[in-house]
Amino acid sequence: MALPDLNDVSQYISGVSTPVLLSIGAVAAATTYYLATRPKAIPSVDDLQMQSVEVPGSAMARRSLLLDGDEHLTHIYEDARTLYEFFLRGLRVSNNGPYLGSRKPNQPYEWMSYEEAKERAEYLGSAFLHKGHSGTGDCNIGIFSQNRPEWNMTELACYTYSLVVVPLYDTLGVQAIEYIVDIASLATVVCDVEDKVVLLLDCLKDKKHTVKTIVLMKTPEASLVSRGQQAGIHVLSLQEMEAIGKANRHQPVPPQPEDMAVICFTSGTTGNPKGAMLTHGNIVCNCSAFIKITEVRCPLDARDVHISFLPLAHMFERVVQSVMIVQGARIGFFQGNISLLSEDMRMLKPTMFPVVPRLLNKIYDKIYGQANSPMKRWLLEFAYKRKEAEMMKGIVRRDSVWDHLVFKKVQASLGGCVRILLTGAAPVSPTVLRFMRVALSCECYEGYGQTECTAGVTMTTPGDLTAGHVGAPMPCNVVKLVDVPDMDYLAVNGEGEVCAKGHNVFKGYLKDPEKTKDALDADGWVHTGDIGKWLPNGTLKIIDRKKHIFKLAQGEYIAPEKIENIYTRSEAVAQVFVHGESLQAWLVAVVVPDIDFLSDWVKRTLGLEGSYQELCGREEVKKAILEDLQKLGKERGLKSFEQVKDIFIHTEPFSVQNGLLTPTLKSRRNEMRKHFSSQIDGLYAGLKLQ
Ligand SMILES: *[C@@H]1O[C@H](CO)[C@@H](O)[C@H](O)[C@H]1NC(C)=O
Ligand SMILES: *[C@@H]1O[C@H](CO)[C@@H](O)[C@H](O)[C@H]1NC(C)=O
Ligand SMILES: *[C@@H]1O[C@H](CO)[C@@H](O)[C@H](O)[C@H]1NC(C)=O
Ligand SMILES: CC(=O)N[C@H]1CO[C@H](CO)[C@@H](O)[C@@H]1O
Repeated sequence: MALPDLNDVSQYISGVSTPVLLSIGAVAAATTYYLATRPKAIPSVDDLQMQSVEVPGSAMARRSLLLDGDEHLTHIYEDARTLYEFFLRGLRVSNNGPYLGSRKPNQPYEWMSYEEAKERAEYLGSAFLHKGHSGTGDCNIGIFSQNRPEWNMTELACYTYSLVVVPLYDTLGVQAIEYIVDIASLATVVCDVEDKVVLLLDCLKDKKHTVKTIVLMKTPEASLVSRGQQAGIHVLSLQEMEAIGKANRHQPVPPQPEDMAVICFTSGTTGNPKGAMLTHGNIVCNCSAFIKITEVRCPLDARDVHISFLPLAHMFERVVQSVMIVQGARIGFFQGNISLLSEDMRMLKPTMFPVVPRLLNKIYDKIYGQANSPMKRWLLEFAYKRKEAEMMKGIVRRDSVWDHLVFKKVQASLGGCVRILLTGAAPVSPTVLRFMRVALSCECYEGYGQTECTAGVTMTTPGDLTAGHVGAPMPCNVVKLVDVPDMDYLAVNGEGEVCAKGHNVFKGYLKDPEKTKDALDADGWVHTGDIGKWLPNGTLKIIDRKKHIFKLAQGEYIAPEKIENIYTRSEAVAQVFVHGESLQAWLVAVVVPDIDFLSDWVKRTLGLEGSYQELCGREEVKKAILEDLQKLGKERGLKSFEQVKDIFIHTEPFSVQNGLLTPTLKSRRNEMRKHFSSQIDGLYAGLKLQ
């Protein structure tokens, strides 16, 4: 499983501690105490009223104010211009400190030092050379594994000898993996478990292929080795591989900034996956921009600790890790079971917590779910308001009376030491982000970007405590908005498709000039497909998506994701797919009720009880959910044609496994449409009769 099932996690993240019998008097006393003891504010770093400036003569493109001129940032440390040099710098500044950590169930973390990782990576890399790899890019190295220290060691081995890494993840599906092995000319694949070796061997059976070696992170069964032999593939353990390298040691062959580092495959909603080619320079400039942005208010150093659980196959996690490494910090891996994440975090006490919005939503819902009496709810709201007011004055701390009374438990469930929370990959609700800032009292940044720009395009400016935008352009690139006349978005109005240009922009898709031309124009701008709007203070707000737009019969444009984002705030609902078509005047939706919250909700609203399946089958439950969605939609300003007219209740969640979500958890809208076509037809037929 490459992508953790974040649904499970909420059970294991604790909510707030709310002393049940806390009296109003105690709250009053607490308020007095707090007013008497609160500290002075630290001034914020930037003038937040203007966070980006227009670049002269550039069609209204904007750049970060952190740059001195119009040159984009390429790097920040002279001695760290490739990922290999990042590692060497980490080794030096940490004075050979602990580097990669992992733990067995109920055990403390065990650490591999920077020096030890370097040595093992040199063995492994020497073995790659011995097996015929070279830095020419025509035979590459695949990594097919969950996050764990060996992942990084393999990557480091590649960088030490200028070899190119191609991450694989199993939610891509067998077909896509077959395709990638072939198009990326993989000659060696490093796997964490035997299942993945079997999957690969099945893919390659009876076919012409380039794979010569499969390395398993433990000792392979004899049967697997002989199956490999039949296919002309040497299957061996990582340990054996390191021994080969030790006996055939090569000097490192360090890469240059312009050399390719990784080919990152992203699955689109249709067709074959696309392999975004990223150089060392691409990744280094993204990381350097992050460091530049955070160095004043929240500098990182060798004492920092990162919890690694988001898939390494995605650039978001990799970039954050690289930022840690160049500072000589530690990286602790989760045990591989997302249900145990909170336990791992309590043990590790990470300071850096990269997350996706779905996980934040779950934590938020959990906390509110636990404040289940009027008294607890009142206390939570009161404490939140007090702390928020303090925070807006620039005071960030975890030792106020509200922390002791209310927020300590949730902080502790994340280890109690988080300094930076970074969310990316999808838009986060402003309410949730604001709440996290207050509850965790840490720097909470939202990043916006995509693989084609090495993850980062814009990011929250430290000190900006407002939500509802994605911050200012990162110093590694400039951002412009381009007219989308169909949708009435015009650059002169400060609205349009978000385009980015800078050293973080990728070199194109591997062997796919067609798709490269779609994404990257002749002048080097990446076209993201997202619609943005400049706010008066120079921050960017993502307001729409170019692709997933359709017209209803009466000619109104619909952006279904915007509507889904609103509807999924309903307590009763876990997932929503909104559908419409140009021949119909109304929208309909497929709704998956939330298995954790539905029964409570139904009991409260309708006074009914029953199992999840029973409740989902009842007409009055469906009606109540539909009404709740329409009410939410109205509250959040949906126009009447943007509201669904009827829904179908479905009990099996949309998932990567059943093909309805992409590995980054976005809806595969075409698949959804096909999958639910009969239900959708049924809904429209029903509406005609009304
Ligand atoms: C692993 O090490 C390299 C140094 O080669 C570092 O730049 C990178 O960010 C690390 N990546 C992961 C996946 O831990
Ligand atoms: C993950 O941990 C949970 C809770 O301890 C357990 O119930 C579950 O079986 C574990 N899953 C796997 C895949 O080991
Ligand atoms: C930036 O502008 C937006 C929209 O006007 C506003 O919501 C936000 O609070 C502003 N941010 C700051 C830091 O002033
Ligand atoms: C320069 C920079 O750090 N930009 C992006 C790089 O990656 C992080 C993590 O993926 C993003 O959040 C940043 O916005």
